[in-house]
This record gives sequence, structure tokens and C-alpha cells, in this order.
Amino acid sequence: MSVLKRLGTPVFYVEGVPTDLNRDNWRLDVDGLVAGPRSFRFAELEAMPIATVDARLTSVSGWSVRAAWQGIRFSDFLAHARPRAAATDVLFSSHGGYTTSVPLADLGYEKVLVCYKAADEFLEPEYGGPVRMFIPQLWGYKSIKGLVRMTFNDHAVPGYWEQRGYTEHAAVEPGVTLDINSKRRRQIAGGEVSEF
Ligand SMILES: Nc1nc2c(c(=O)[nH]1)N[C@H]1C(S)=C(S)[C@@H](COP(=O)(O)O)O[C@H]1N2
Ligand SMILES: [Mo]
Repeated sequence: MSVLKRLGTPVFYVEGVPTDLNRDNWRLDVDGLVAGPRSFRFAELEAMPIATVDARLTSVSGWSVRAAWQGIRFSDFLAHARPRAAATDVLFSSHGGYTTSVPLADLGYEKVLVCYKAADEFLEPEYGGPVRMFIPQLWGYKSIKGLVRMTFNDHAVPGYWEQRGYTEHAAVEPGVTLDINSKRRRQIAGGEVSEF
């Protein structure tokens, strides 16, 4: 069981938890402004160097969870995705049709992962398995779960929550958040949540 599940981390999955996606049938399609479209299998992802990032996922809805997130650094994954010089943003799509777009400038941060494990356990479907994004400096709605497509664009595309009024830039703002690890409410300063 992943640490996320053990801690009782809230599950947010507006399109429903996928029941027909697993590490064998999962594919990640990479397209748009790239040298050539590519499709990756889970085994190919697993063969890439794995990084561990001790950081928090923070939801705009008022909670935050700390874990040892694991996967491929997005900055390393770029060598496989091969974006063209004109690319500025990546549109992420889930198996069930959730979308969110993130500037490459934000994705270059060293703690951003194409994530498939937490504390050495594979992610359950409800926590985004087989593969999700982990982007700790931005609100959780940018950390797409059930990731199946990355489209490199020269513009931002409003995603599921952005179309419903959430900000496009999504930098974590000051406020009160429930720390899922300690079950305590804390005031946060905004930016990446790292103080507890
Ligand atoms: N595919 C998909 N990814 C998603 C969401 C979603 O509804 N669908 N919710 C987002 C939101 S709002 C948050 S806060 C995090 C929550 O991650 P968790 O459900 O693993 O706790 O997932 C994000 N990724
Ligand atoms: Mo969220």
C-alpha cells in the first residue's frame, strides 16, 4: 500500500478512478511540437534513472501531503520527448479526459517528476497510478493523475479546472492547509510548502 493511501490522503478524481489501466496496457503518447511523436511503455519509463523527491503535494482545497515521491525527473524525460525550440507549454491528458497545461519553465524545476511510486510502492489507481505528474510548487490540480498523453505546444490550453476559474499559473498561495501527515491545520506562506 502506498504511503498516500496509508495516510488517508484525499482522492480527487473528477473523471472517476480508471479501472482499465495498468502497468501492462499503459502507454504514454508524446506529441505536438516534438522531433517526432513517440509512445512509451511502462517498462521503458521504469528503465530510466529514478529520482526521489521529499516534498508536498498541496491542494487549493486546503490540504497538503508529504511523501517520498519517485519517478523520472521531468528535465531528464525531455531528452526522450525531444521538444522543438518553439515549444513553451505541455498539455497533460489523463486516461479519462482530465487535462491541465503547464509551462516548460515550471516543469524545469528539479523536483518535478513523471511519478509512478511513493516510498518504494507503486501508486494505486486512485492516487494516479500507473503514472502521474508531481509538481510540488504548483497547486495539486496541475499534478495530473492517470497520465497518458503529453502534447508540447507553443501556448497554454485551459484545462479542466482552469476552464472553471482556477488560475493558469497555479502558484501555491498563502492560507491555511490541513497537513495530512500530522492531521494538523497550519498557516502556509505560499510558494512551495516545505516548512512542515
Ligand atoms: N486525472 C486527474 N488528475 C488529477 C485530478 C483529477 O481530478 N483527475 N485532481 C487534481 C487535484 S485537484 C489534486 S489536489 C490532486 C490530488 O491528488 P490525490 O487525489 O492523489 O490526492 O490530483 C490532481 N490530479
Ligand atoms: Mo486539488
